[in-house]
Amino acid sequence: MTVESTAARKTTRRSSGAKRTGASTGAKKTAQAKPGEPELVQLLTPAGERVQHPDYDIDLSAEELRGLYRDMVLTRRFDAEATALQRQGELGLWASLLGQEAAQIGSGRALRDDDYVFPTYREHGVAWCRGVDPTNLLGMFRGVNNGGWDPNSNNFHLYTIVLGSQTLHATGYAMGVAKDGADSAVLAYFGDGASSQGDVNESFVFSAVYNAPVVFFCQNNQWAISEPIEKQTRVPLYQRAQGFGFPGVRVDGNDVLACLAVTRWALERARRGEGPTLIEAFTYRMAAHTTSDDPTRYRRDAEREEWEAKDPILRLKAYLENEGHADAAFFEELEAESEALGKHVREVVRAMPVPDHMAMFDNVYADGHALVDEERAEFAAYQASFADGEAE
Ligand SMILES: Cc1ncc(C[n+]2csc(CCOP(=O)(O)OP(=O)(O)O)c2C)c(N)n1
Ligand SMILES: [Mg+2]
Repeated sequence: MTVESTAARKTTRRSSGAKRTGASTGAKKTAQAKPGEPELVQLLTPAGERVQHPDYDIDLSAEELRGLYRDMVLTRRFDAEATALQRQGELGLWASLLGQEAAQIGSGRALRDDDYVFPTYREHGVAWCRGVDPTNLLGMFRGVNNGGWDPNSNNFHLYTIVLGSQTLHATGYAMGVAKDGADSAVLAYFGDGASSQGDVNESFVFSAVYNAPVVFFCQNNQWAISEPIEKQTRVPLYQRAQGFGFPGVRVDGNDVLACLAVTRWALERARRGEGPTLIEAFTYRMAAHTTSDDPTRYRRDAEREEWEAKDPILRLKAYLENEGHADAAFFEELEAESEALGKHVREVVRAMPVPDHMAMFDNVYADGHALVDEERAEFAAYQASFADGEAE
């Protein structure tokens, strides 16, 4: 990641809104999806062959490629450990990102440190790229904190479960960035299901009209719990951007190189004052929606198997091996690092202290609120009604 010096950034002031070229609605190449055959930007095929794209190419060193692979492997390992921890009763819930590693690592590694991210509840790979301690992600899922990290330490907002609301926050934040004359960009994540929310569509309107430096990254993982993508839209999602007046691009969401290239391009556009972009990362949710969900009730095994053949990690592994960019020692070391990460996460989670239950009322409002005070008193009385003074 390249980070310009603050001094250099400050001299790069945004052009005024009037001068910005936000009216342009075309991506570099206008992709028109054919029925049943969506056109998407791809740089690495499922078999791990490198292919060229006329508009969105990228040139990475062997070290950078290994770095992307490492990110994806460790993220998957962390995610598997979290799922296991939930199954053993150590977490209340977990939302797995299995299958979406390339979409998250590719887009996450396109960011500069001064950019700001607004995630949903599934962006564990992006959190990893931002340097958020993975064990912090688990506190909320264990129910021992209300978020787990300071958003401003890593420019990574707290996980947001109210679908789509973070796209409005991202748009407002991006408008503020523009007013400050900074050239940072904002990356807002959401899902295919959330694309139907009013909040997402309102944020498209605002960001387009105010030419906000925001990139909307939709991980179309084909499902919104049990609702398939066909119930969300009659057109490929990326094409919706055109109606709002900004470019939309569909990228192979299981291709980390393509996700990195397209997100970099969109973030640079935002920095230049050219306004928002919608990226639709076409991917697949390999796991259940959350650990509370049973996808065998509503989708076919064959569908999952089809997507297994497009696994984002296996395709980069094949490429690294075929090109001689990584040797056996690299893969062995990474395996050991993955195991160590899993062990570390497990130990930290199990040692997390049980918080004072009353603390949940403390940060609802900065200055307190009569209704919260009332609820606090009611809850204290409820706790006191138990023989040992506290409910389990
Ligand atoms: C406003 C709102 N409505 C409903 C829900 C319940 N809910 C949680 S996740 C989810 C599905 C979201 O699907 P999608 O946006 O595709 O994201 P994914 O979970 O697939 O990553 C729903 C309906 C919610 N959290 N917020
Ligand atoms: Mg979805």
